[in-house]
Parts: sequence; C-alpha cells; structure tokens
Amino acid sequence: MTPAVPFRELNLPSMQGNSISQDRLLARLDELATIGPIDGGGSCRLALTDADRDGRDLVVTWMRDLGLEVIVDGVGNITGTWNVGSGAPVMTGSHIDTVRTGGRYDGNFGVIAGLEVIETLMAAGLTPARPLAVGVFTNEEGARFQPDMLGSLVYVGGLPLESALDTIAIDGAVLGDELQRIGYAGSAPCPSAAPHAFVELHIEQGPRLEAEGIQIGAVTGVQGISWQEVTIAGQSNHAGTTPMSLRHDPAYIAAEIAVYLRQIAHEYGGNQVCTVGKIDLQPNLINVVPKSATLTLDVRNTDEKILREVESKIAKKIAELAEDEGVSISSRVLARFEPVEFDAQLTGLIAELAQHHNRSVMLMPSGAGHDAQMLARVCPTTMIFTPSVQGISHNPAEFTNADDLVAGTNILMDTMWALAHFDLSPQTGMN
Ligand code: HGY
Ligand code: MN
Ligand code: MN
Repeated sequence: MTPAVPFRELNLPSMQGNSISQDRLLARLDELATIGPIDGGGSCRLALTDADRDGRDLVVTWMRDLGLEVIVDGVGNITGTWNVGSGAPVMTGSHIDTVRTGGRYDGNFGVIAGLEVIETLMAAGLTPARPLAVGVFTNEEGARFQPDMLGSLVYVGGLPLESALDTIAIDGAVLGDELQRIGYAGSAPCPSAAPHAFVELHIEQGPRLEAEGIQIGAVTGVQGISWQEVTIAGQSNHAGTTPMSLRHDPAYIAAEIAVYLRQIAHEYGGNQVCTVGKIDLQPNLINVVPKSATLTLDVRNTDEKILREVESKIAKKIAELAEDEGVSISSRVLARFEPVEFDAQLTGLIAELAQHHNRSVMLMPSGAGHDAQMLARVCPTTMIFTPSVQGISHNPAEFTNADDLVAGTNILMDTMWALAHFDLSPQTGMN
C-alpha cells in the first residue's frame, strides 16, 4: 500500500523541528473534563444537555481565541476554520458529547488535538496551502438520541435535517427543541460542503494496540453496527401467587435474549460482538411479574454478510422465545450502518508518517463507530488511533499515556499539512 502523498518531498512541520505542546494539549483535556464531571475523573455530557452546551461554549471560545471562523449548522455541528490558502479545507475533528459514564479522551482528544495542530502551526509561522478545519459533531455517542453519529450523518447528507430535528431522546426530549434550548440551532446549511479530506484522531477504545505493543493504529475502516430496541409485553401478576406454568414473563424473555446474544457471539467468534446494554422493566418492583421489558441490542461485525446472518438468527430466536412464553414482541431499528472502508492511500500515509515519527504502527479496523465513517461518504477519509490503557473506554477509568497523545497529535499535524500541500490526481478520489 503506497501512500499517494510523497510526504518526504514536503517540508513537513515536524521536519522543521515543530512539535505540538503537550502541556497545552493536556491542559485543555483536563479543562474540558471538568465540565459534567463524574467520579473517577470522567465526564457525563449527554448530547444537547446543559453540560454539552457548556462543553461546546468552551470549545467555541478556544476556536475564537485562535481566530478561527466558527459556524454552527442546523443540527448543531460546530466547525472552526482557519481560513488560509485556497480550496476545500483539510478537516479533522470528532465529538465532545459523552456516554453517561464517559472518559476524558473519547472524542474530546480528536477535537482538542485539531485545535492544537492549528495553534502549533500558527505559532511556527507555517501557513498551509489549504484552510484547516476542526469539526465538533452533534450526538456522536447516540446514548441520548439515536442513531449514533447523527450530527455527522446530517453533515454529509445521510439524514435529512428535518428528520434529525424530530428525533426523540430516551428521556422524551425532542432534538430540535434541545438545540434551541442550549443555543446551538445554527443557521449554516445541512448538508455541508465536502472537505478536501478528513482525518480523525481518536483513542482506540479497545485492547489491541496495547496487547500487541503497537503505538499507532492506521485505521482501515469501521465495522458494521446494528442497534435495535425490543419491547416484550407479557402479563403483570403477583410474584407470590402466580404458578410458574401460568406466567408470561417479559423479564425472563429479556434474560434469555441476553444469554442468546452471548452464545451467538461465541458461535461466530472473530469480530462478532453483541451487547444488551439497557433493560427497562415495568413496573420494576420486587413482587410483581413485569408487564413489559424493553431492551436494546447492539450487534456489530466487520463483515456485512455475517452481520445480516446474525441479525436474522437473533430475530428468529426472539420469535421462538415469545411463542413459548406467550408474550408479544415489537422492535424498532435505532441505528443500522454497514461496514465502512477508509481511503487506503490515506491510511497508508498514516502508516508511513507513524514510522517517520518512529512509532510502531499497525493497520486495523475500528470496533467503535466514529464520525469519520460518515465523512468517508463525501471525501477521502481515515483515522489515527492511539492506545487505550487496558482497552478501557466508555468508563471514567479510560486512559491514554501522554506520549501517545503527543505522538498521535504530531502525526495528525503532519498528515493535515501533507494533505493541504499535495493534491492527488482525480483518480485517487481526492477532491
Ligand atoms: O457506539 C459507538 O461505537 C460510538 O461510541 N458511538
Ligand atoms: Mn468517540
Ligand atoms: Mn464513544
């Protein structure tokens, strides 16, 4: 895989002795982590909550302090652009919304690293031939509103703005109302103009880099994701008087579904993962056989054909369980994205630059969803991963060593510079 960018001919910022500032990078990560703080040093900034608003306000302040042009689009995506050079911008960025038990690096690192790259280049007096942009995408996590990557999906025209604004949160709020309430119902049009290229820097959020002793992941793509909500309706009854033979117990079926998901993941092995992350029982009381159970299924695989096979086996199993127990089942799709392949030449460039920075590197797919998988629909896109200690993420204990954060950010800086100075021929798909 030979990168299309002969970066050794380009006087990269690192070749001129420039490095990003570790202190500034860590200080911003620490400051953002103080917004929506939770025990263990992580954050809870569910999309479009007051904490998300406060995080947005802080990032917009940093952007304005850098003199970037800040625009907000109709679904609340924020873009800070250093308007230099000419043509479509080279873009980076990520998200600052978190799951309820978020760590301080997931998403935040990609946004803050993008600002750090720009600040370093400005301080060095290096002006790129293209504008550089940093995106902060709305509701990447999909924890409050589904689907995940909703903001970047609208950004690239994959979801009409009107549908996005009508989305109902798990707490009943309406997305458009929440955008208005927090002051981020922007006027910039959706979808947005396609960037020249998009590179997202993110923690791996898994154990592979650390386990293999590798310092950088050059990401080849993102696995397919299937999210659904299953509602099981049974017969609420007295826990003490109702014989087992007469029960129609939704909690029992929910548990059987969770056990089956574990079994089928083991049966397929490989990249197959299945998760029941949320179960809601009603009336949720110790001495009442539940009336209903509502659970979420998160099923992923790098192979679309296998993913479909697993989905249909799960659907068949759920129907059999419901029949045996005499309960009724309804389900709705919360998210469904096929696996995405990133631009092989850009991923090759990441691998080359990692080696140039004396960092060990391996090509790997992403187990987690990312905004990059949406930007890949409109421009050449790739990702850079840095290791997660013990592979922990979506957990306040999430941690990445400072030297890995710095190396990843320096590689992002060189990557953005290279892409701003080397227009690939049309056949390579670069615009
Ligand atoms: O669920 C995911 O993979 C991402 O964190 N939204
Ligand atoms: Mn993320
Ligand atoms: Mn996440």
